[in-house]
Amino acid sequence: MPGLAVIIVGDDPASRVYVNNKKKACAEIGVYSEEHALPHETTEEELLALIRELNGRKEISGILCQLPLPKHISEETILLAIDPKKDVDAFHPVNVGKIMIGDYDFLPCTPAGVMELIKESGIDPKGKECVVIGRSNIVGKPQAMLLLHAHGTVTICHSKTENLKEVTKRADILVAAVGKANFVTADMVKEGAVVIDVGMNRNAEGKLCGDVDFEGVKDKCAAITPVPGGVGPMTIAMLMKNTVKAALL
Ligand code: L34
Repeated sequence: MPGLAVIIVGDDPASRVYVNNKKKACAEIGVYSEEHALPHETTEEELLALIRELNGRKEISGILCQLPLPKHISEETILLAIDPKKDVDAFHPVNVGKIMIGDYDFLPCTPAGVMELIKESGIDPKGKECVVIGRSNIVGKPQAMLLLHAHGTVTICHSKTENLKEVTKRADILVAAVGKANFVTADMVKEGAVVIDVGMNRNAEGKLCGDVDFEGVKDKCAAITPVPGGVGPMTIAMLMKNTVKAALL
């Protein structure tokens, strides 16, 4: 039986929702899960001790430490401590490196979920202009790598990119992972493009929304993902896939 340990430190309300969704998915598919909810004041040493304990437990096949962590804890140190064979987020440098060379056990959940959405919609990135906005280690960088593996022609844009609109307008497949509500507007999107919205923001009214102005863009593109109900649930589905895979390693 696959088993997932989810660690959450502090009381970030968004993280709480995501972690609950992960536990719910485990229950739905019959995967054992346990939550380790630690107070904000937890020290790095205490968190490391928990990870070492989980690394050693046979019934735990996957370990996930929900990010962001409180500022006094080094994310890098924590991610390095997770046994790469239990690293169902694929954030450990060993797994990141394996993805780079194309020989991996796990793919990072959000970028893998995006690829699954693209594939299941009958879209093939091969030879296409793929533009990723955002260069984080969690989404932007690995997303670009996965699109490259799928034979896309890939461009990564970021906050220093000059003439951003000219670059995004070339995209056949546009992935927005910026973290700003309504960042991608219709004038930035090519007619008939595929638009994937990885953003998870709250707008002025406190409503959950992505990075894309959905209403403005939807009539212009061939396909678009909504927020909520788009990439988020796919992230969780890919986590389930990785957890089952980890149990078989
Ligand atoms: N370690 N930290 C680690 N692994 C991850 O894979 C994540 N991520 C991101 C934040 N920190 C992490 C997630 O789990 C983002 N993320 C995530 C997961 C699920 C959802 C959103 C983000 C999700 O379920 N979204 C729902 C709506 C949720 C709501 O109502 O607020 C949706 O339909 O998009």
